[in-house]
Amino acid sequence: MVKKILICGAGGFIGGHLTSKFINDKDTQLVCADIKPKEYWFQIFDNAENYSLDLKDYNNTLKVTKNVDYIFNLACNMGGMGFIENNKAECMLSVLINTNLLRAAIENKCKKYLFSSSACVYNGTKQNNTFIPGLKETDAYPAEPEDGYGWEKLFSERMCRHFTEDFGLETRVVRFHNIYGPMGTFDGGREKAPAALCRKMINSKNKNLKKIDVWGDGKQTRSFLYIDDCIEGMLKVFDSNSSEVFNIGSEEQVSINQMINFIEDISSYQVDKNYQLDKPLGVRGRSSDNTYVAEKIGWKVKTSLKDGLTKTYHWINQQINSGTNIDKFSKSNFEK
Ligand code: NAD
Ligand code: GDC
Repeated sequence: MVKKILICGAGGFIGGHLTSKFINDKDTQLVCADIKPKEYWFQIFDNAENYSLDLKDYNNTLKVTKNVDYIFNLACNMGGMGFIENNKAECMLSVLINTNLLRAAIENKCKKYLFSSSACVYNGTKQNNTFIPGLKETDAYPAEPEDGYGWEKLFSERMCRHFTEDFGLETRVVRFHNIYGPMGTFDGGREKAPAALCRKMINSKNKNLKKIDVWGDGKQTRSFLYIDDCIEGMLKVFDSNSSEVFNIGSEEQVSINQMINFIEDISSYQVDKNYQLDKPLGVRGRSSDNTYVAEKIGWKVKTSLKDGLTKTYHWINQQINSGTNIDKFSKSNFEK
């Protein structure tokens, strides 16, 4: 029985990896949608139905959800702290994507819908120290999410819940913590710390410089989840029968300085750090508690940060040093 799957945000990092996961399934018909012109999609496949359109528009969501069984909503105007701290209204406009996709899912009688939420929903007061206890799903309340982006994600989580309760639409919600890996952006302003620091190390090594710029004092802590674990966790949640929210993150909490030490080992190159305290910092400490998702969904992280960073570093190094057309990964180039 062929199932028709829609991937929203397919031109992006996680959407591109999800598409490549499904593309060779003989019993899957793929529809891919993204606002970017197709030449800027990170991964694109001819044997999918590919649409370059704005999913904030209801008519576009009706069009791409027609006869679709399952929807993965990975579309959002977002990025690392450098982007979400400076584009709060733009990030909140992504609420139109989720809202219109949910409405279209009901109109077109789709079977199941997944929303990609974020650890940015977590209460900021619980993230004021380094090396905090991992955040449990319940730590999103009392609500005090990241300004702009975090509120959109928390609101959209609740919209999914109410579409299930009131309209009977099966929804699934995953709360991604910082996701990294190859085939994602590493420059141009939307990049997150792992890719940014790999890029800075590569550029310093290429120019024989002995210093890199680091946002903050380097003591702030995070956990970083490798893309393959992200995809596996998302699919396990999707295939489960629970419409609760689940963490899809890593419990390996490190400081930014520790992550830089890993990158120095990988690159066999040592640098000094120029700490920039005026740059976007986000929370002081964040990590995931995977107790509940392990118990209810049976998902566990397989890739260590060192192993994931090694793959990511070498991919970025190959992009930078091969001189191929890297614009699509290194510039937020599709903004009009
Ligand atoms: P990404 O920016 O690489 O991909 C998102 C895609 O959505 C982009 O290709 C963009 O062009 C597209 N898009 C944006 N607005 C659109 C619109 N109006 N219509 C159609 N397409 C639109 O980001 P990602 O890292 O792949 O993230 C995917 C999802 O996971 C997003 O919802 C994001 O908020 C969430 N998430 C990601 C992370 C992470 O660390 N990567 C962490 C938490 C949550
Ligand atoms: O950008 P980010 O990865 O997002 O930053 C992590 C930490 O790394 C921040 O304290 C930042 O100041 C520091 N940092 C140091 N140098 C650099 O060169 C750099 N670039 C970047 N980007 N950061 C640097 C993210 C959101 C995502 C998503 C995830 C969910 O916040 O940006 O949209 O929601 O959280 O976990 P981060 O982890 O603060």
